[in-house]
Amino acid sequence: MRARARWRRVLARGAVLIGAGALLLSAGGAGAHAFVARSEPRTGATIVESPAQVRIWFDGPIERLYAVIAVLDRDKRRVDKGDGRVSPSDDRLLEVGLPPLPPGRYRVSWSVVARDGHTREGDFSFLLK
Ligand SMILES: [Cu+2]
Repeated sequence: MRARARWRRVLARGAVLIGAGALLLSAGGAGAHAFVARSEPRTGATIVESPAQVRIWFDGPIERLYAVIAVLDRDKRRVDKGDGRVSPSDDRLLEVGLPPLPPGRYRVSWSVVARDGHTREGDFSFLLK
């Protein structure tokens, strides 16, 4: 009887330790954040044709509800179509439509929340000649 009680205590302690270990692993685990894998147009690109959209691919899934993307002109006026969203067919792709744009420098601002709950934001520009 006594031995069984001791076992139960040992098992309970083990479960706590395993739980703590799992927490540490998930908190420090790599690959849960969302980093930009690539974009179109690329960061700093000079392009000659007005792109139909801006697309940013992340290295992991991003939350649909919290993804934001905006394209601004030099005067910080918003030029995108306001339809920014995570692609319905690819939860790593953030995209927004653009109308035909006049030549100029444009800045893309984005903010996303990764599956681990971490917010990441960034911006880049491209030049349309
Ligand atoms: Cu993270």
